[in-house]
Amino acid sequence: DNVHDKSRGSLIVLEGLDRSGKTSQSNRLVSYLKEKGVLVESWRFPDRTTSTGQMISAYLANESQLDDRAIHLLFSANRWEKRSLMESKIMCGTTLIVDRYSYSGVAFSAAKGLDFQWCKAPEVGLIAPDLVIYFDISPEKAAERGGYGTERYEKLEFQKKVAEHYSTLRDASWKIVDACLPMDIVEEQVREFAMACILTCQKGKPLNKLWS
Ligand code: 2DT
Repeated sequence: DNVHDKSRGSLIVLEGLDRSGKTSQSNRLVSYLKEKGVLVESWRFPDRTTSTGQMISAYLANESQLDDRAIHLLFSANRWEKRSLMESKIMCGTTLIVDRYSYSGVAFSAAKGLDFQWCKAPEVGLIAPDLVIYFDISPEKAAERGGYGTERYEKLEFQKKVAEHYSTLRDASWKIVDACLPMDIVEEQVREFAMACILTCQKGKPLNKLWS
């Protein structure tokens, strides 16, 4: 029907500490939505395929050193270079499920001691998510989950600081999922939040910008 021809997709962002399970849940959600006939794509930031993404990837693997502010701006640029593609996909009806976004950008850089407002500034004007789902887990519990990998930020003390900054960023619109519940329960909650959001956007909720 005509109403749905013009309806837009949603921008749904998944955030959480390393080992919170958000990547597995992202994959599960995308499969579920595809089964339901929703036009959907799985995205993640950093997008390591672009040239900024390759610089970021080398930095995370400790293969290069970069000034804290320089890497922060690269992460942001990595989102800006995708902004117009994201907008056109969403406006053409595709829902994007995005594993990490500006909130990771701010929480991880602020955890190094950079000024919080300075960290937010380059994100202003990017597309605001219609929904942020936060996978809540204590840094200690996350660390117990088979250990961290070898990337730069995968250390308990650092993750504790990231968790603090996530709580500063969190607002009443975020949906918080207890990431320690069984995977199937988490999956069910994520599905419900996502479906409700997709419906609201189809009905004409306007697309907003960060950070307003
Ligand atoms: P993955 O393991 O999910 O690929 O994350 N990060 C991420 C930042 O510091 N700033 C950002 O803007 C983003 C999106 C979080 C790679 C690591 O990069 C961190 C973990």
